[in-house]
Amino acid sequence: MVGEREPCDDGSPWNVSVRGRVEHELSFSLDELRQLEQVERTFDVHCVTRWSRLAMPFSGVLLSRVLEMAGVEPSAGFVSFVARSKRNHSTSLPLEYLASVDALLALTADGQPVSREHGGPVRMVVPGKYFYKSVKWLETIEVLRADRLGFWEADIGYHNNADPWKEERFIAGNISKSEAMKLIDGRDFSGRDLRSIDCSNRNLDGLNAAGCAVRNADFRGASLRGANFENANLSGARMDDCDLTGANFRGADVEGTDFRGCQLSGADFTDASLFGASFCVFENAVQQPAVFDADTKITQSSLDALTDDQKQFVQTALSAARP
Ligand SMILES: Nc1nc2c(c(=O)[nH]1)N[C@H]1C(S)=C(S)[C@@H](COP(=O)(O)O)O[C@H]1N2
Ligand SMILES: [Mo]
Repeated sequence: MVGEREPCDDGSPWNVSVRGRVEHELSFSLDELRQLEQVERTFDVHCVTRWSRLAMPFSGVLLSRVLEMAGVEPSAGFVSFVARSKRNHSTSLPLEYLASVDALLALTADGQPVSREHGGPVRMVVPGKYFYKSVKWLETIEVLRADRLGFWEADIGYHNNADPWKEERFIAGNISKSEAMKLIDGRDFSGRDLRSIDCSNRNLDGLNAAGCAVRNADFRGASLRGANFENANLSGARMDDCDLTGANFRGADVEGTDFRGCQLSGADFTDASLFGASFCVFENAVQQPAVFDADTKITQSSLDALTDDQKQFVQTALSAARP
């Protein structure tokens, strides 16, 4: 996919800075980057538009080296790479993934300095992901606690996980780029089959997903105030940390859905199928409960489908919320 053609050039010297959740904020000039250990790696490049370029040699500084120098704070979970370009083009990845590969701040490609067109003087190259996860004209490495969607992911509907082996191109399988954008802009998923859709961290307030098949969808961190999931199939969906204030789950299949950390004030689960759903999870010794208020509605038959500990948590939380 063709994106920006050039960086913003105001004539000032090029620096790459590391900031956010780090112990020491750092800034490197190009010379300083060249003085760090240069490593060579050969990666297969996969573009989302189905071209691939196999065995492409790159050299530069390991991202892990730069992050180690800055000292990543324990609260950090993601890295956003920001370009020096007109739209401050960015993309993000989980630290856990970045730690599992040799991502490079690349200064050369194919034995030559990275050309301006291809992201020079310095670009990211992250193996194992579609190439939209490799930002050109790298200016800032921002270490974040929670994820922040980048340009292709937020505005164009590209998949946030971007695994080429799973063909994670757009937010859902078998949809095109224009359909992805239409779904995001129109907030209307009603009646569609969008299983495994990736809606993590999006603002989808007022979404209409009535009767929608969104099995195994990823809505983590999304804002879904007033969303309509009436009679939708949400089994196995991830909903951790969503704002579901006033959301409608009447008659929905939410079997196995994880609602930890969700705001559920005024949410309506009348006749929803809650078998295997969870509303409170312990992870790393931290309790991550969903929040209810006096207007949250859950019918008895729905409650009875929960495991004993989940049922007890919900009943206690509901009665504490009611005056
Ligand atoms: N700053 C910036 N980086 C970017 C883009 C962009 O538009 N702006 N496009 C991305 C996409 S979609 C791809 S496929 C690759 C293309 O890299 P190439 O021009 O070296 O082939 O860069 C990625 N990095
Ligand atoms: Mo692309």
